[in-house]
Amino acid sequence: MAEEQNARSADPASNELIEKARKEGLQTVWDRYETMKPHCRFGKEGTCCKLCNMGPCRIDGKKRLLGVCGATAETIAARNLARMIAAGTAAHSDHGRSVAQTFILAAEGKAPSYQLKDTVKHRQLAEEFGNKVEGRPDNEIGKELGEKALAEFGKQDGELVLTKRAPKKRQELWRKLGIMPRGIDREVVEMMHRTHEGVDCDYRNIFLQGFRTALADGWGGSMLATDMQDILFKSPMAVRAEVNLGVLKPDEVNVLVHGHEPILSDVVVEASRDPELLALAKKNGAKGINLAGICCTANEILMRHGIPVAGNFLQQELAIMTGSVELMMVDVQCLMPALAGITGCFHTKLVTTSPKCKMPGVEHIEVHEERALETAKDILRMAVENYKNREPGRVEIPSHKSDMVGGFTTENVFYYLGGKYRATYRPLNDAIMAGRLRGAAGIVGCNCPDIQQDYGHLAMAKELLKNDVLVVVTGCSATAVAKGGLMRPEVAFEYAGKGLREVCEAVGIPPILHLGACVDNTRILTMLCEVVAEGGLGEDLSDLPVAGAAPEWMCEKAIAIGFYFVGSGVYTLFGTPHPILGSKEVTDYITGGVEDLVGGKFAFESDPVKAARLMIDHIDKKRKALSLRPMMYPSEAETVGAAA
Ligand code: SF4
Ligand code: MSK
Repeated sequence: MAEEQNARSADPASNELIEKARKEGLQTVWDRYETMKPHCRFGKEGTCCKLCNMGPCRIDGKKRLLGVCGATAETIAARNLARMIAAGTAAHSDHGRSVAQTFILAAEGKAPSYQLKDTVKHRQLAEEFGNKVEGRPDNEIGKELGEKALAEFGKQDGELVLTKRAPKKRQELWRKLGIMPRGIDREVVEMMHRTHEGVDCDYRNIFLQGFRTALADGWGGSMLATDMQDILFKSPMAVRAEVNLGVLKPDEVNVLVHGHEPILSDVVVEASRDPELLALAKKNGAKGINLAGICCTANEILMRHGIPVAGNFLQQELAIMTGSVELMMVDVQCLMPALAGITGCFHTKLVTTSPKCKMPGVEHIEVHEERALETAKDILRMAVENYKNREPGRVEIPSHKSDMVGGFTTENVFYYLGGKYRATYRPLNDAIMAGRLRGAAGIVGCNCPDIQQDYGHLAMAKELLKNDVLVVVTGCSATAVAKGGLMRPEVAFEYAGKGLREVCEAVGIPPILHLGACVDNTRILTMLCEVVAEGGLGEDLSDLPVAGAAPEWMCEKAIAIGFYFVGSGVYTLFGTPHPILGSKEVTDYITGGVEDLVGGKFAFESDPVKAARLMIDHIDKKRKALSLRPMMYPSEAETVGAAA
């Protein structure tokens, strides 16, 4: 993996295509990013307000200027960030809502392409919602569960059902602080109301609702999305696959799915194996249909079917530039509007499939659950028929691809750790308590052109592994780490410290666990709950020697995720600061004072190795607070420190 300082990406496949783009005069996200520089300081630091027609107001926090209405830099920065939380929560949770709606249709037998496949998880979730399962048929349980899950979005009072999964102490804290989420939509709406012109101007109070909104995402909309998708599409199991643009095939019809919701992409997997379509592909001169994905919809079908991942967020345009993609179908989120332009420069057909996302001039084929398989086949037929339009002279598929193992979940890690007969997190807790394993860290989130693509994820993961920290990954971070070869267990073992290596070899898990898409960050929450429940590492999530990071974050969803982790008590590091630096009070608050309130806090550090060290320091602080044994195999830094 190339990590040359001046390259735009740490991934040689990306760099090859960036060079192709340069030669052919094609614009990429990196080119457009350069044209935006220098970034507006007020926007970057969060002190530009355009909430009302008396503005926009740009505040210089140092000079203590006020907006026309008298709003301070603190109020403005907090309102802006809080609105990002609301938008991120809305996106994840609307995804969850769609899954709940499909779930109901499946239970009613109105959507023949979908079944409630994971009956064990189905019954467990139904019981968590207080439903009777004994002696009842699956479809009846499913309809009741689907309706109750859907009601979580519109609920006005009470508490979201899945918050009960959090340790008791955490639940009590949320109640005490008044941030226990009530209804998912309600929290988003209240966040938008409170940040309307002339409402909440106390930044601490704004962030309380910010936490409640984000918790409604993590312990509500996103958690429901994960669990109901597992039931609908089957829970993942460890699976081998390939990753990076080299998975595109020169002699097959290449079809890319891109976005987040697996409602269509999961059905497309089935359609891509349809004998009639395969015969048509052959008739058109192709050897077959090659399905691959970008971003999180890719992670969804990787986790459940082993479908290859072609790339992460910053590779969406590059994939088209290979000249080998017959069709890209997109659903929602992380889709660059630039796709319409770049597909127009090649033979690639672009198809939007969600009523929530259309692009000017782009063909729209809406997916309805009732005839999802037919729609999937129609779209694939378009791809197959487009194969003849491929221009062989323009095809340039990088050879780079990597093997990987993905498909881990809270439930299956339970079994891997405990073996077939005794499912338990005990070996993990024991390893941490004995000082073999320092702790665990989640690396999640996007790519952003403000840092060399994938470098943040890779450098951070390597530093953590070296220091005996078990790493879990999701989203584009997982793809970055897999492309860098770190999801080949044998390679990951090379980077792992001695203690981590011993633990992983003994219990049969790799040192980096791919937990899925962005909504599946909730698997990290439920894993942490299992660790607390197993005992010996404190009573709350904030007691655990763990940390989280988004070294290359880009979108509002990342902000919502960050807030639900901090609100759950987790130290969470972002590679570049949130847009709040224009207010010292707000910055100090979310990177400091807030820890006294919720037990977690944010940190900002752009150097991923230094960032990993900060995470390790935090993990060590928690180990000390728990009076755990010193590390069995101290790291180099610790040995040097001890000698001095
Ligand atoms: Fe300016 Fe206040 Fe209006 Fe914001 S709400 S644009 S600070 S006047
Ligand atoms: S896809 S949200 S760029 S991780 Fe989930 Fe990647 Fe970030 Fe989109």
